[in-house]
Amino acid sequence: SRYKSNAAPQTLTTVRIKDKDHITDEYTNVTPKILSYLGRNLHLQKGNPLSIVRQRIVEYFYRRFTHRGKPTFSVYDNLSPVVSTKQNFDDLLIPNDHPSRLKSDCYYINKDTLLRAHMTAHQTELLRSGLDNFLMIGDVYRRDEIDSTHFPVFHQVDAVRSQRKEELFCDKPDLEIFEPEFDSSNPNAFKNSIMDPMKQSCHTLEATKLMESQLKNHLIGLCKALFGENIKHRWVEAYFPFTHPSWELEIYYENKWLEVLGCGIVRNEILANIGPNNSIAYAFGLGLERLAMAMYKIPDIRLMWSTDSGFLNQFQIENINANITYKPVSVYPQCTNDISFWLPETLTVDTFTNNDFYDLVRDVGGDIIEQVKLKDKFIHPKTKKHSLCYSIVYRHLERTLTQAEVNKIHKQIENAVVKNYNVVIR
Ligand code: FA5
Ligand code: MG
Repeated sequence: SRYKSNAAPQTLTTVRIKDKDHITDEYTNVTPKILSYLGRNLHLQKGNPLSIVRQRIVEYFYRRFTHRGKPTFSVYDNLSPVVSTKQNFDDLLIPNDHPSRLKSDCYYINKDTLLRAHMTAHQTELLRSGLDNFLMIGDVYRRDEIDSTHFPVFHQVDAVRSQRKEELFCDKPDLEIFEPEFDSSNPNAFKNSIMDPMKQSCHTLEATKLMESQLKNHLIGLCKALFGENIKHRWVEAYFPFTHPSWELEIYYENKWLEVLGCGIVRNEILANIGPNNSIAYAFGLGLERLAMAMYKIPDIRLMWSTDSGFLNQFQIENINANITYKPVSVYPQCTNDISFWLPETLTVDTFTNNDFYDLVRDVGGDIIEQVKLKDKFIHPKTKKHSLCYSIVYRHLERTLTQAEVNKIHKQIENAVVKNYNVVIR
């Protein structure tokens, strides 16, 4: 509501994105701050670490997959981030009640339109256009926690690789992709199930296992190309509504396992919904920021957005494979202020939406907000009033903040929280 104008109630309110007006409704939760990131295209900006990692990934796919001198994968790195809920969810078999659709997790423009939450949102339209091997690279938008590895806008590389029987089993022509009961010219006659943890019921185990091993080899090959032969990794079983089986790849970085990508065998329903199809496909989606941070030892995800020459100059290189270790220009101190408040009777410590609060804090505080941590939930034993306490960590990336400056912004945040939630500051 705070983003709607005070015009007469009959007036439709709109948000303008790239010269197009979108009608807002009760789903609208994009903020002016978030919209200001559209079009920055860090992944295409020369000298941005994300752009270097993008080029290295594309190069790996060119080198590894070339057929008769032609690259197998087409690359799409400039698709609009404004997508429909059909693209982002329905086409990918994401159920209507899936939590990833919640207003608290996505930036909606209105009920039917949102800023894509993953690059997989473009998978179906590209498959429908007849492509079978392609990379999709771009900015994605999610309402998430605030810390050094999470930012509401980040970048993903997504891929699909499909193969027909003749390619997959080129040296074993008697093997099949599909079980005998499955008829790929009439896929709806077969109820495909994902009950078996090893495979989809329409696929043969041989086809699934061969795709799995190719997928894993290609991704490990990619990690080695980016991090060197000695990178420590592990596969973790995962679930995505659009793939089965599914995995996540983690790499060992700074004494912790860091999730870098999700992947799996594309659910046959997705391919069959497009039209008769006799291939099997794998897909993956990885986060460019996580890779860039680990490759170049960049300690904070917000630095990717820096326009400071002290940062960007370190990545002005001729050879994309050059070894770079980020050197902090200097380290400015953090400043932590707590905010605690009594909730109105309409809210409890459990119904209060953290992500709404995080957005509000960031809208008022901007990029100097480094982290927001829930510190305490409290229910008064006598009055039964509910109270929350958050710590807000402030840090400017390029200069020292004074306590007075921080106090002023903290006060503005308090005022905004009071106004939006009707809370009482303690
Ligand atoms: C997905 O987005 C799936 N679409 C990936 C996929 C594609 C799976 C195709 C199967 C087939 P997930 O939400 O886990 O999955 O995000 C993928 C990657 O994006 C993560 O592994 C991580 O590297 C990165 N990522 C996720 N959230 C954030 C964030 N808030 N900040 C930075 N990077 C993030
Ligand atoms: Mg994940």
